[in-house]
Amino acid sequence: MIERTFVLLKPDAVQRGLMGEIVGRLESKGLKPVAMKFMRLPKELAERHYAEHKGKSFFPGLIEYIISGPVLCMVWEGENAVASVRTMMGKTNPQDALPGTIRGDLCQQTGRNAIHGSDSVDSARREISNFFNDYEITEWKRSIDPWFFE
Ligand code: DAT
Ligand code: MG
Repeated sequence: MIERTFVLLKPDAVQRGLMGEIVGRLESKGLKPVAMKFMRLPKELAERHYAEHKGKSFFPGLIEYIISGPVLCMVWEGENAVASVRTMMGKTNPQDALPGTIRGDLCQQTGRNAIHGSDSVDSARREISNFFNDYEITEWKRSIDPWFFE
């Protein structure tokens, strides 16, 4: 099933110069970018994005961190894209994330785990609409698609 998922590279990924590495992994997998935006999040948007965690002990620190510098907001499309990106990310705590995953290969701590990816198709729909207008999502045909999709 072709799906879309929302992916955000967090301030640590940007500061560490890991945008290319992570975008490269998603591209190599065959996922197709359909939207990208580099920005510093307004606090209100950060709080809306992480609304499910409101009230938890780590929430204030999470918000401060996510608005502390620019992030790369993206929408990626592909086969089973939501679960596929979650698998590529690895577990939330990089110490539990397997080698070969983004967090497992590149990160040390939960509070600096480089990447957000939607956890369900419903979350993806909600998150995409929080960050992008319809006209910012680009439908395009990729010439290599027949080498990924039969
Ligand atoms: P994920 O990012 O894997 O979807 P999540 O939705 O449970 O994980 O949490 C969102 C982010 O909040 C997570 O990437 C890092 C931060 N976070 C979660 N649990 C935390 C904890 N126990 N201590 C510190 N930060 C935490
Ligand atoms: Mg989550």
